[in-house]
Amino acid sequence: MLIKLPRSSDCKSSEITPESFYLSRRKLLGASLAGAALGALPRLGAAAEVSRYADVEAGSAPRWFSDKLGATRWQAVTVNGEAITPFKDATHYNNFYEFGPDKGDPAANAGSLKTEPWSLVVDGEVAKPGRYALEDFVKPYQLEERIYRLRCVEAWSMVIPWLGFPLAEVLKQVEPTSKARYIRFETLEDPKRMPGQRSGFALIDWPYVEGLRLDEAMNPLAILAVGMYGRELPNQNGAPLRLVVPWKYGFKSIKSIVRISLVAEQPATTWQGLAPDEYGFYANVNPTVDHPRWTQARERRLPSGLFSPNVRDTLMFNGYADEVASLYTGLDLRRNY
Ligand SMILES: Nc1nc2c(c(=O)[nH]1)N[C@H]1C(S)=C(S)[C@@H](COP(=O)(O)O)O[C@H]1N2
Ligand SMILES: [Mo]
Repeated sequence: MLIKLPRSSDCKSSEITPESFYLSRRKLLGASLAGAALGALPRLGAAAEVSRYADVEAGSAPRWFSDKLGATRWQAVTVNGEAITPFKDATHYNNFYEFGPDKGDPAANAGSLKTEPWSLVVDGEVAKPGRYALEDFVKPYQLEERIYRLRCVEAWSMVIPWLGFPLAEVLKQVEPTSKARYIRFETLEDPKRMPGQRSGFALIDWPYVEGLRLDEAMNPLAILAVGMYGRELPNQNGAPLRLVVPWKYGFKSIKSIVRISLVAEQPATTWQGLAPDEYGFYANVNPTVDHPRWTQARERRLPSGLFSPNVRDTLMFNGYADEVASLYTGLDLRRNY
């Protein structure tokens, strides 16, 4: 599937969202991580594959990942005429509050995350619940490269080449029961290795939780990612397994998943619970529904700097309307933001 897009021209720099606006999202979370001891080193590469992308820092891929990479379908989905965000930006400008509130904190601190071994539970309204070692969980699936836009609710965006497989294929395997109407995801809870989960940062009720309606989860664009830029996921991007839902604001794309549950009721999710007037359950990218404190009509496409802010118009459903708009017929998107 090739997703074609009109090129949207850049806007004036006066129209950009000042960072100070969304920094208040951080204030909402309380104090910064005052002096937390963050001794861990970033995970730097031993030997690794040669990446298809420039300037990609080598990782140390687990065996199961290297084994799967050979059969990957490259560029199964792409965007036309939009540059892929440099690896450096995609891995050093992150939101992963478990590792701290600042954009550089995940890169600095996520080295402490231990991703091997990793186990994952699938439970709730499914005919085939289970607890899996990650390598067993991913075994049935062929990796595909999906080059997607990622649009954060804070009005910045990137283009990232993910490696993953459709969530719909997982659902086929585990067989949701007739009672399953939503899917709920949970991130690892490990205050020892996740400094953001310790003291002074108490507003988030850990673990981080996200969810989708079952029909959204079945949409072919929704994937579980295990890699990006031709390599395994760096810790700060949600290793070893994360969700990617490209038509929704970035906070829906939950990282470092340990539990997937099929449920009957709409799950209580992290950002909606924190500030329900600002962050909804749906969180579909929508340039016509502003955040109470800033416009969602435009975004800064990274890399973005003072002299080239690289601002562009935000597209309905982040440019994926043809694929997903039909999921929302009859739903008032102004109320269900
Ligand atoms: N567990 C967890 N998942 C998370 C977050 C988080 O803080 N914790 N931040 C979200 C937000 S706000 C965004 S924009 C994306 C950022 O993904 P990236 O850092 O890989 O670009 O991750 C999302 N997933
Ligand atoms: Mo975000």
